[in-house]
Amino acid sequence: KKVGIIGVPFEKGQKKYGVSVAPAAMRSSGLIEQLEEIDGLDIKDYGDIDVGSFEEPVNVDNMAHLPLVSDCNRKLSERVAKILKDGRVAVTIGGDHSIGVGTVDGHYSVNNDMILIWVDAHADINTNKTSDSGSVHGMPVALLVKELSDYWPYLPTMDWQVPKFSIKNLGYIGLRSVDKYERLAIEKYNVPAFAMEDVEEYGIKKSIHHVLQILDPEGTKPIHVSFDIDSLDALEAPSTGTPVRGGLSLREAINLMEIVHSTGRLRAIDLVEINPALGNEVDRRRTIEAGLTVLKAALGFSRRGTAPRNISDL
Ligand code: DIR
Ligand code: MN
Ligand code: MN
Ligand code: MN
Repeated sequence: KKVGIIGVPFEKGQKKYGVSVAPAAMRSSGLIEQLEEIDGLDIKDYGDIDVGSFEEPVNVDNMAHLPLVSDCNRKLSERVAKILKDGRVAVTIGGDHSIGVGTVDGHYSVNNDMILIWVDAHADINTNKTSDSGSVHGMPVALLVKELSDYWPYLPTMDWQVPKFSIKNLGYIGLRSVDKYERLAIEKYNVPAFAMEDVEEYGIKKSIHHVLQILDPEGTKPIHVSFDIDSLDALEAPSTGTPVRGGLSLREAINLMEIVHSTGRLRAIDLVEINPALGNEVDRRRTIEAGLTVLKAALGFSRRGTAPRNISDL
C-alpha cells in the first residue's frame, strides 16, 4: 500500500503561535520511520507546503488572514490531488484545521464520490457571520459544502475554491463544543453527528459503523478522515490550541482508525491542531505520540503484532 506525506506549517487559521511547528516536530519524532515499519507500506515524503507570508489586504468581516489561508489551501489542494493521482493515500500533517479546505478540495477533485468523517471536539462549520472568534479554523466545513455557499459573502482570493462537496456526505465524531448556529446547520441538514454523548451510548465502534452506514450504505466510496487532535480528551492530547475535557480516549481513536483502515477505502487523512509550543515537555511528547499512534492505526499498524512475511528472515 502506497502513502504520500505532506506537511503544512500553517497557523494563521487561529490565534496561537506554534501549530505551524507540528510537521517538523512530527518528522523529528520519527513520523516517516515509524510509518515505514508498518508491514507492506511504501512511504513517500512530498515535503512541506510553502505557506508564504505576504498578505494582500482584503475586506471581509470577521475572517482573519483570509488571503494567507486561501494561498496555502490552493497549493495544498493541488498537492493532495497529485498524491492521489500518484495512487497514494494522502496523509496531511497540519497546521491548524483551516487546511481542511485544501485537503478536501483536492480530494474531491480526484474522487467526487468521497465521504468525509470530521473527528473533532468542534464542528468547524461557522461562517464569518456566525463565528465568535473570526478564526478560519472554525469555518472549513462551511467553506467546503455547497449547501452553505449562499450564506457567505463574496470572498476575495478564494475564486479557485468552488464548493462542490455535499453536506450529505459529511459525518462527525467526537463533538462536545458546538456553537448555536453550528448546531442549527447540523440539524437542518441532518448531518450524522456522533457527539460524545452518542459515543457514550453506542461506543466508538458502533458510532463509526453507523456513520459509515449512513453515508455509504453500499460500502464503496472513498473515505477522507479529517482528524483534529482536540477530538482526544485534553488529558491525552494537551498540546493543542482549544483543548476540551471529556473527549475520546486514545484507545477509542485507535479503534476508530482501525475500523476505517479495515474498510480498505481510506484515501486521505489529515492530522491537525497539534501545537508543540503549548504545555510542558511531557505534554508535548504525549500529544505528538498520540498523533503518531492515531496515524499508524489508520495506516494498518496491528496491535496484535505482525509475523515476518518470510520465515527465512530468521
Ligand atoms: C469555535 C472553536 N467554534 C470557533 N473552534 C475550534 O472558533 O469557531 N475548532 N477550536 O477547532
Ligand atoms: Mn477542528
Ligand atoms: Mn477542534
Ligand atoms: Mn464559539
